[in-house]
Amino acid sequence: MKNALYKNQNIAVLGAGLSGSAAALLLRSEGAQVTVLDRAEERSLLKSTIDNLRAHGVRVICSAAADEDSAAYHIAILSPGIDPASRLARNFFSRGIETISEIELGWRSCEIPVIAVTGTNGKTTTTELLAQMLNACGQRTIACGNIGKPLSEVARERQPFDVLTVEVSSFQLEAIRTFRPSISLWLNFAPDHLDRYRSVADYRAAKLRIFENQTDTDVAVVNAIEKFPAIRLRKITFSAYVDQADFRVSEGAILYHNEAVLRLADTKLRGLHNIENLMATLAAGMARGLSFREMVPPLRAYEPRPHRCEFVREVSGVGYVNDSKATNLDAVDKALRAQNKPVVLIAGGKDKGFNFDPLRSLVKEKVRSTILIGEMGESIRRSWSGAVECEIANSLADAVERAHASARPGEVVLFSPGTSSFDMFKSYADRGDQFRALVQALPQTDR
Ligand code: UMA
Repeated sequence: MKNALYKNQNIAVLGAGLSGSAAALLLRSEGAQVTVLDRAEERSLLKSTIDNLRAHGVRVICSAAADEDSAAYHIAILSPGIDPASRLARNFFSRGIETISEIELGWRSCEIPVIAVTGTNGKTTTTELLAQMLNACGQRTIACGNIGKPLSEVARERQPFDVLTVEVSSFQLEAIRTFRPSISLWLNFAPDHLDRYRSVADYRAAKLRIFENQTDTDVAVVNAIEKFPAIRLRKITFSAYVDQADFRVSEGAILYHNEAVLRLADTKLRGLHNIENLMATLAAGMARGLSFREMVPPLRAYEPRPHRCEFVREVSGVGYVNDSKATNLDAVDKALRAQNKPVVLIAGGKDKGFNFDPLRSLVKEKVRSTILIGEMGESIRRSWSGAVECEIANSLADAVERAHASARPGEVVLFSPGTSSFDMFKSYADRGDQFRALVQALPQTDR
């Protein structure tokens, strides 16, 4: 760890979630005076988190008092879920207090090289694949960042890693200054988060900051179909869709130039999107000096995570698939294309500022009927009306019951919401767990 960068400084941390709490504890360990501010009522926050912060000498200010705080600070640390346009953040910008993101803070306190993984979809799978593969090949690493364990927590724990494998979101990249991964991975890009960004271009611009501080000794692993404004770095390209790439696919196998490296059928992953996740992982491993012979066995052994096209069970000849991690249209697109049976689709959730029109023709081709839930139910019905039969359910339990009543043997019930969960659930994982439990409880019936 670099020497106490913030000793005796007065620092504000915005947000008392995972990132804010990790940032505050890191700063305390470096001798800073720390205040955590959160717009929520104290009783709605995790008591154990708040108690732990106070036990470490952190001041915690909640609810309206947080938005109106007028104390002087050297710097403020922004949690990723806090929109820079929120009252809490604006109160700091308007006073000219320098504000950096939590990954920037974690980066400044670490002396370990970082591999950063971004993309609209596949970030978590790739981060996990890569971390598992590197560890199996003797390069000690941890999967952290947006995947769940904040970079600041890893920085504070000071474990002897060789490299850190960090999933980074556009929210985290918005307020970086010096964050410089030695290897960056850009998996793909599709519209998302339009409840936060004014335009798709703004969302893309935030993500592109991943390359901002890289130099010509660093590497960028990028999807070959993406067009980037001049990146001067060493690039390794991959694509499951075009042949002009360092890693490409032919007859179910990944090729590096003309060398066959890995057959998809030998792994537990399915779908073209997962081929690309594997290619990006191999490319990053190559940039870390690993051979294909070393990398392939752990990739074959990797078990996919729950909530990503997770097969739950078959009930009366109908397969049930939990794809709760699909929080944007691109993810639903990929889940639908991976199905080779007629689909009963359950979709819907929080209104994130986009409509479902772009999926209309694919839904018409792949889906026999849809059951819609959440804030976006009516809007999705309008987008798909005339293309497919749509009904509205008033809860996830109601949706699963309706799907059970209508799906025929040989069909698939796919739960791929296409938007986030926060209108009805705590998180996509909570939503997927509830779906799985409802499906597990369905009775087998003769049809
Ligand atoms: N808050 C305010 N004011 C606001 C908004 C929020 O005070 O205007 C407070 C809330 O009351 C809450 C706290 O901020 O107490 C929450 O902060 P946060 O939303 O940043 O949540 P964390 O718990 O710190 O989790 C964050 C990431 N969350 C988001 O980016 C929304 C987690 O990614 C990440 O795992 C974690 O840091 C550790 O790095 C989740 C996510 O949904 C999984 N990410 C998005 C995605 O993957 O699409 C980007």
